[in-house]
Amino acid sequence: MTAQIERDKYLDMYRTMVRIRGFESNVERLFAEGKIPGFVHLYIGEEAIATGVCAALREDDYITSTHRGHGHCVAKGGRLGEMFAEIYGKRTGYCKGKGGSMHIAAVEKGILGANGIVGGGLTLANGAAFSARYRGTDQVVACFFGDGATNNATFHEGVNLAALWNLPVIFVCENNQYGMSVPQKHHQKIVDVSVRAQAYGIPGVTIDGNDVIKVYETAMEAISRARRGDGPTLMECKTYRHKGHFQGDPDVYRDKEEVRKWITERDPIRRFREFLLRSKISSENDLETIDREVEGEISEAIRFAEESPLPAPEEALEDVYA
Ligand SMILES: Cc1ncc(C[n+]2csc(CCOP(=O)(O)OP(=O)(O)O)c2C)c(N)n1
Repeated sequence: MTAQIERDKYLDMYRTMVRIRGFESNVERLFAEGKIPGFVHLYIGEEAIATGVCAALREDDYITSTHRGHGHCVAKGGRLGEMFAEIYGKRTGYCKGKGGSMHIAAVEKGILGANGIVGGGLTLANGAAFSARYRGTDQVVACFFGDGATNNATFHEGVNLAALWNLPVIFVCENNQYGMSVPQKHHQKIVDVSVRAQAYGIPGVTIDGNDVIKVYETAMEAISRARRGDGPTLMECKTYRHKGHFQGDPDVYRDKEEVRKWITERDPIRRFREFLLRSKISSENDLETIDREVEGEISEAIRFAEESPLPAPEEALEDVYA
């Protein structure tokens, strides 16, 4: 990359991370104010993963997501207004307000849906990847899931089949070290989820998921492999969620010192900001301008959602299936 392309790419990634953090902090506030119905799982602390992976994807590539999906959706180019409207249950939302936080999908952006079913995205990713190959395109699919999901049958079935058929999928494990209230060492004997790749004959790699450049570079490699027909990679990104499992979780199962350390010493946005300043890629002024612009976008998106109408009662049975 030339220095200018690198600079633009890095600043785009910074903007995306700030967008995700801003989106999520506002969802947290609005939920506490009782304005948002349903269940909310926040992605704060894990922004480097969605950002780094999606920055390496093409616009026509696909992603599948999880119950903690806002960050993936923002990073893949989801419009904030339609996202807030969906979470508010408004008719202008991506799924006309009928999906809510856990089921935002925007197919025209390649966002195949957040998913309330843990591990549910793996087989969907295979389907999309198979379809791309069948149609003769070179699109790839990034499939996000947590450490807990890697104990589900869909993980093993999904990775096995993708490996066997050389499907163009990048399996991205966001290892935030807890499955709800259960620490990883209580639900798995292994330390690194990536060792499971060996069982399926594909490359597996574990990286620092709070280092956005590392995530981006690793994703670039896995994506080029997939695009040239060499099959999937299992990419494990070690990270930490700053908030409870869901909004309202009393979070009594995590050591307070552990939480404090991750937040103060390893915050992915602060780390990237410091890197950009230290390496003189950006000035404090440029970054503050981005911060301000994103704040403006978010206020506008919330205003759009709040002023949008709710779906009419007679629309209740449209667009839904079971
Ligand atoms: C198939 C299925 N089993 C159980 C649940 C209940 N559940 C919701 S979130 C969760 C934990 C998921 O942990 P992980 O995959 O590590 O993701 P994280 O929440 O840490 O991002 C569980 C068990 C579910 N939604 N779907």
